[in-house]
Amino acid sequence: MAQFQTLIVEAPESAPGVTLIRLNRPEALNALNTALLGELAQALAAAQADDSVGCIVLTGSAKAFAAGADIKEMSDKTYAQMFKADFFTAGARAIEQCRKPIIAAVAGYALGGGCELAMMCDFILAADTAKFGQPEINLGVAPGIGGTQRLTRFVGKSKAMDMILTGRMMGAEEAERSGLVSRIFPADSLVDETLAIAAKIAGQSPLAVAMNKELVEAAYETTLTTGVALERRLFHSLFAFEDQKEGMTAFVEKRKPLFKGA
Ligand code: CO8
Repeated sequence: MAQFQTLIVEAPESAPGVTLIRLNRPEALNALNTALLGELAQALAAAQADDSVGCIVLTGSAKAFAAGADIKEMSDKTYAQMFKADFFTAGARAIEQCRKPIIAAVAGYALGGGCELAMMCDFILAADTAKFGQPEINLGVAPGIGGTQRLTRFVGKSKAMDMILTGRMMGAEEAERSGLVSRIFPADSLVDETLAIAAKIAGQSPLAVAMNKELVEAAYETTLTTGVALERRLFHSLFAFEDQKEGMTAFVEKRKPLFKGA
């Protein structure tokens, strides 16, 4: 595994086929800076290129998934510098372009860019200690890597306005109730539970996983008629893969399927 300054990347033995990426800037509650987002892009590209990886887990520490973009790095920037550097987009693009599922395992603070990073993942599992928020209003700015758009799609306009205009935090239970988070686990078992879920996904046909991911993503971008038509076409196309024959034959023969990604 490659060595990074701001991340710890592992292939846990307990979770075959899973890459675990831990944000690791404890001195700044995992605040997202240029170095971290560049390394995240590299780690995701490596996981994408590795056929033995079927699912990626992105997590932070017990205290913070990430407490936002790095305010100290940003505070003195000019408009021209922000525009020219296309600040922070490397990591965001790497997540958007990754065809393998990425699960965010969030404990502690997921604020500002941290909340936005979690929302860019395919789904969010939370510790009971998780706290989500878009507090940029308190800094005289606005979310800048998708918060106003994605939070509104997750939780609806009223709650998104409330969160973004007041900058308040939302606990794990409210986040689950609002559809931001899919499940909550006790903080000390969050990573293990997430790895078990990721390993289950990694054990499926990687072709079917990628197509399912693409289809759910399409639900955000298209009309219902177009999305359903796309689903039907991709469903048909799955019958071109050996994995479809294996999956259905294994069911009929009452055994576990062995998917080959072919
Ligand atoms: N950036 C830089 N450093 C941070 C950040 C941050 N976002 N958050 C925490 N830190 C640092 C603190 O400065 C402190 O460092 P030091 O010990 O050197 O003073 C260390 O982490 C520990 O933090 P605290 O002492 O503040 O810890 P507390 O437990 O008292 O408080 C909080 C925890 C409530 C999370 C608090 O740290 C906090 O409010 N942090 C800032 C949260 C925030 O405002 N986040 C939004 C940032 S803006 C953003 O994310 C915009 C994204 C869009 C960018 C798009 C660009 C195109």
